[in-house]
Amino acid sequence: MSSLFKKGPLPRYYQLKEIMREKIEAGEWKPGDLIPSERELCEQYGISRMTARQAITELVNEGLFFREQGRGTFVSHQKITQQLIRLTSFTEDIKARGQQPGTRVLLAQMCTPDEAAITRLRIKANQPVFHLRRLRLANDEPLALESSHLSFMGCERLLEEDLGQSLYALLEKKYGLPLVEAEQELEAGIATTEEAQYLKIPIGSPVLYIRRTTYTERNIPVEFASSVYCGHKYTFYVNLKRDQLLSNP
Ligand code: 16G
Repeated sequence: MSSLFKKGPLPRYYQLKEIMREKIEAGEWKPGDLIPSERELCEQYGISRMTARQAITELVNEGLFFREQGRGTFVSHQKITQQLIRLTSFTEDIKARGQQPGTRVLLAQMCTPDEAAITRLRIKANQPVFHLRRLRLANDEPLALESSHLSFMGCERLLEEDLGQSLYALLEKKYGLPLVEAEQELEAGIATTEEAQYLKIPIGSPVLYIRRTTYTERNIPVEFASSVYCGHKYTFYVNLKRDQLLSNP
């Protein structure tokens, strides 16, 4: 057993977790680094494979590590924080983290709306909408798959746009549609085969499904987006304030 392991009540897997955590904090292991395999950790620390696996799995669950199928386990980049009270675009969130936003357009076409789009965009079933599906990246790493339905007068002109740029910036600057507010729902899920392939995560990994309806002035909905985010790369932040007590208890 390695001298790093102390005698005492702390289980070995927990001690290994703390050792690995310290390596990250000290900058010895950097974001994107491949960590040693279970076998290497077993040999180095004289522990069982189960102990090594448990320590790694817990740090994956905490978001400090992420696994890539067939490649190994890596140190995560700091999570992207999206404030839940400010309406921000993907581009703004990623730039705020000092990373480079990227986009791969997977689909851009006019289509008939599905039930969800009809309800959220408050349109008729026969009104064509613009459907945009994009893979969103930060420093070339996939983070989210976004599927947006857009409805506004002249939305078919989006077909001619470079949709690799910020959609919000395009809508606001070129189409004169200030994006004033949005409603957003978050739901936990696990990655399907297709989502896992695009996001480069194992099938069944934790993901966050997010649905957002974005409104322009006078409460008119322009976008209904339904997206899937890598669970281990995103943190949503809300600042909560307790109601002031109106009367004395
Ligand atoms: C966010 C929004 C998405 C919007 C995008 C615009 C969610 C689920 N998604 O990612 O609705 O299309 O920002 O980002 O909140 P962009 O301006 O960088 O294209």
